[in-house]
Amino acid sequence: MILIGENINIMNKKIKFAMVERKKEIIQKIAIESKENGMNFLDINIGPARKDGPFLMEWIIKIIREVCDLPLSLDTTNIEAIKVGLEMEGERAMINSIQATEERMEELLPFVKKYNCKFIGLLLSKEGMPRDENERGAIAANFLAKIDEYGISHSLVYFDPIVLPVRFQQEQVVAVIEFMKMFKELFPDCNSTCGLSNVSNGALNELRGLINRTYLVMLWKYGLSSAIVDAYDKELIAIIKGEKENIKNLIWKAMDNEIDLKGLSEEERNYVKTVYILQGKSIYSDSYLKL
Ligand code: THG
Repeated sequence: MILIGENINIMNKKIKFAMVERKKEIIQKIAIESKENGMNFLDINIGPARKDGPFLMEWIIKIIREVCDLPLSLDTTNIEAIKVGLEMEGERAMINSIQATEERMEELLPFVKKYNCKFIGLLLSKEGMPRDENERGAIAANFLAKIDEYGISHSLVYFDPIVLPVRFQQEQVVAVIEFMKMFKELFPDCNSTCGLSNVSNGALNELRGLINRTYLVMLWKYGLSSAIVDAYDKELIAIIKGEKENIKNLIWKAMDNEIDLKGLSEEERNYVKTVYILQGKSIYSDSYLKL
């Protein structure tokens, strides 16, 4: 599993300050620590960056390259900023993301072809958010037809089914799992990814890590090939690196079997209860662990 660190992200106040005021040390520290913690990519989320996008992208890449050699995922809807990033990074860059609309695909796929770079194919069409796993499959199939028109290798695409918060959109959390169950059969040569922390947005802070980790391990069972994750969640990284086989095996078992909670430790019980929430078997509430 390829781990993409999410922490250089303009939605965070401190990072926004560092980007606006060009305080390079704050961003460099996160880049260094993300690599130390085991990230394989860094997501550079500068938001829509309407005015300053290309300059901001150029500055960030330059200061990250002073201290860190991880490949970058260029996370912005500003096409000019993406182009600057591609010019600097070439084929080791990843575009985050290309939306599944004619306009965006036709604008950006030529750059994928030119630089032979990876890209995230966001399963968001002109009709808006997909409503279930079948709409996700249809949008991805349409995207792939476009990719073939341009003669782009399927190995460069990372489809993102769009993860939504379990607190507000529990049925969409289930739909993404259902989509991943079909993925390998429908798109055998393509990769997959997701913005994992979206799933716990709006949930209690003390639940967020647990929800994120459980969901990642569930999607992993169906072959999820990468994810944008919190580079400071040491527990999550340990599970993915194979250092917590007991937790991984418990989550995978709980997905297919009724588990007797009585014989489990509190930590194990919490993971199993979270599986049931993310499968839609129990309804999410902030107090679900206590029930
Ligand atoms: N798909 C793709 N790219 C994406 C997303 C996606 N990029 C952005 C986002 N979604 C993934 N990145 C994050 C980064 C942070 C958080 C969620 C997703 C987050 N942060 C906490 C918050 O804002 O409350 C904590 C911030 C902090 O540390 O203070 O939730 O879906 N292709």
